[in-house]
Amino acid sequence: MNSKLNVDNIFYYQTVDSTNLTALKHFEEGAPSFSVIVAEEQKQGRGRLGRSWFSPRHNGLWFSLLLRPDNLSPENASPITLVTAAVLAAYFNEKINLPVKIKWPNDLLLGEKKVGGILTEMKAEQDRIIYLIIGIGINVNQQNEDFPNELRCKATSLAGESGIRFRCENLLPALLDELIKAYKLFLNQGFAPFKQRWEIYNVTLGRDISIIVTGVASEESIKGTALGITSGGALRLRDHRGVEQIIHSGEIK
Ligand code: BT5
Repeated sequence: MNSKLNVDNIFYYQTVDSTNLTALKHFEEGAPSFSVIVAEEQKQGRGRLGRSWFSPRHNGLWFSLLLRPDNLSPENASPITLVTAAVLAAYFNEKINLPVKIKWPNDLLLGEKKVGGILTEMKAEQDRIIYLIIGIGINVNQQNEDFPNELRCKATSLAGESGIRFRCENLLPALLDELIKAYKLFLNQGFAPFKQRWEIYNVTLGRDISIIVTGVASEESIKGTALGITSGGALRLRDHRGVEQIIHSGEIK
């Protein structure tokens, strides 16, 4: 697999709790930058803010990439989720003709439903990132009845929307190739080379949205028009008073 993949370190598992947690263990054991952790199944797949990610055997791609940047400051790291979304959306649209769209910040949609999600976790000192773990989940071959009841109205898969069954073992090397190239460019040049691609495939900009922003002790809902994205990957929102706000993370309802 390595020769096809152009990845030096790939750790492949049948079952893990979460590939992000497994990536963290590999970080602690000294695994090098650009290591990839793949699992056929996650028993405790994770979403953001303690949410769970349904990751059954056979039907999806569940994997994480570990990066140990030499010289990346914490404030320059956050667009990596948007870079990931832009690269994945571009791949699905341009290489396999599937109209995957991006909902800021970390959702991949097919039609109105979620087909994939990204969970970026990091450890930083004041001035530099120690590791970035980018976890990617893509529903590949599930049919609607394969999802638990609570997800059926909001989740879909590549096959569910297109009627085509995909081979995960072909999809994964292609995606890793694109992602690793993109992360190398991102570490050199930041978000700028990816911003336009993100804008092409997003469904957030130009819309009136309501966004839940979670603070240390509370949640706030902000309504407004999504105006654009900053060079750091934050969302520019014009609120009901006409004031522009910069939102660094949140959940669009
Ligand atoms: C995400 O969180 O979308 C990030 C998902 C990242 C998953 C990958 S898999 C490999 C790596 N290892 C991990 O442990 N995680 C990463 P969030 O935006 O918080 O969305 C979570 C919500 O999506 C849940 O609360 C459900 O409503 C919904 N959901 C859960 N499983 C889903 C699935 N398979 N497909 C679509 N929606 C799902």
